[in-house]
Amino acid sequence: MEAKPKGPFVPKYEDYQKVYDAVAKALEEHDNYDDGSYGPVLLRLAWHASGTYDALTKTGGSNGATMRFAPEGDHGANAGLKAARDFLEPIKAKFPWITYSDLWILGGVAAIQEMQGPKIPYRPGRTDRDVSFCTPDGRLPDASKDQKHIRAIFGRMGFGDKEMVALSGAHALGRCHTDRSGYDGPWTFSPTTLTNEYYKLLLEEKWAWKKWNGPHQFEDVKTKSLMMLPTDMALIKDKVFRGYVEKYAKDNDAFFKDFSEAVTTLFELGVPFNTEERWVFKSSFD
Ligand code: CCH
Repeated sequence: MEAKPKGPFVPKYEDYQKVYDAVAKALEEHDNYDDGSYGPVLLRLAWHASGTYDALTKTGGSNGATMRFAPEGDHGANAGLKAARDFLEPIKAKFPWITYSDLWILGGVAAIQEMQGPKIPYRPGRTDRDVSFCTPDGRLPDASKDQKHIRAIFGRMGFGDKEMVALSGAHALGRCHTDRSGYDGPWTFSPTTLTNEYYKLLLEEKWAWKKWNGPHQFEDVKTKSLMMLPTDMALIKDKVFRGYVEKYAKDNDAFFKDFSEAVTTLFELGVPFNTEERWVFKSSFD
């Protein structure tokens, strides 16, 4: 009889690929949500877990998964993200060795890749922390603001102008919900496929203030079915930001490269890794 391996289970690349595969399978199975995919809201969960990072005090970021706790989970910016956390629960139950913090980020990686975005190299090593590590409200961006606010928020995380515009391309995906942010509608006609369409639409469509009782947002004049937030429009009002918007609108490969690099940085902010090695997971269609 073969002896059972002794000592604690140390997960390897193959084990994390199994978790990736389980997320990809669940994404395919649960296609009755929103525009047909949990992908966008999974990405938003990973981004809101990471985007609380403050480079000065080295607090916040994806290490900890503190959005599980009421103070942070109840922040206005996180409204609706319970859908993404609940989506991942059965996967956590199947692979109890993975931390919530690593799982939420792996969920974001899988969401991007399964929605035909670029590969996002991944490192595990996040640990779950208690409620005392919850970040104060107000660290995530406020969509009603302008370029000054964007630079203040993403600058606090340590990002420059190029990364700010590249990361914003995530708004090719998903939609706004009136019962979450108060805003309404998708940014593009293909909200479950990652492309550079967001930049193209910003430049090519005519945008006007939407006439309604909700918060100030823009709609495309032609079809009135797409939207932009004030912070999205700031990317074409600001000259430096606009240069990157024009570049990404013309060149999807350049967008994918810069997006992948910026997202990899975002997902690792404030995480004390003990490995340099990053893994690239196979997508379901590779
Ligand atoms: Fe975003 N985002 N985001 N966003 N976001 C919203 C939805 C998504 C801002 C505001 C909003 C990033 C940057 C910004 C996604 C990814 C990213 C919504 C609607 C608002 C409001 C929420 C709702 O009602 O459900 C602002 C402001 C900024 C920056 O200034 C970055 C960076 C990323 C990722 C890299 C994704 C994906 C969604 C769609 C979620 C869904 O449920 O469909």
